[in-house]
Amino acid sequence: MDRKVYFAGSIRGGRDDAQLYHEIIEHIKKTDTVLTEHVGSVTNSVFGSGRDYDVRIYRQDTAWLRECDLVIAECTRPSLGVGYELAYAEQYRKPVYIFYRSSEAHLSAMLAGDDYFHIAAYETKEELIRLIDQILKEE
Ligand code: 6IA
Repeated sequence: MDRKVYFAGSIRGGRDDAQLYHEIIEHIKKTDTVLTEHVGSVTNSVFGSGRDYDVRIYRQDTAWLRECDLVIAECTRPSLGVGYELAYAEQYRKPVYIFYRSSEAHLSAMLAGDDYFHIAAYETKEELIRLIDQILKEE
């Protein structure tokens, strides 16, 4: 209860699943804190301007990754940023849970082949919520 969850999902990699991220984040927030609510934003522009903007994002997100209790990532839509975050979280020995829809995505071998990660395939939002609830009960 009230753990700090780092939710990772594609931003510049493509926003097709933004509404799903939003709903999952709202669900997690019923029991825990989500550090990365903006990942589920359905209004903000994903392209800021300039390097300073990106430096601020990088510094804030890596600080949150060091601070969080666990990472939950939705990886159906490939994202360079999410891949980077997962490797970063592993380096800091944070528990990492990866979810993806196997009917739509072939998970990168760099995730699927890494024994450190907890990986689960799902198909429906309801199934994903059940899987996340299980983790939040156990962690
Ligand atoms: O390469 P990508 O952009 O798809 O990487 C997505 C991941 O990087 C997410 O899990 C985020 O944690 C992080 N990230 C990428 N862009 C941003 C960002 N931009 N703000 C915070 N974290 C980011 C601002 C736009 C946003 C308000 C929609």
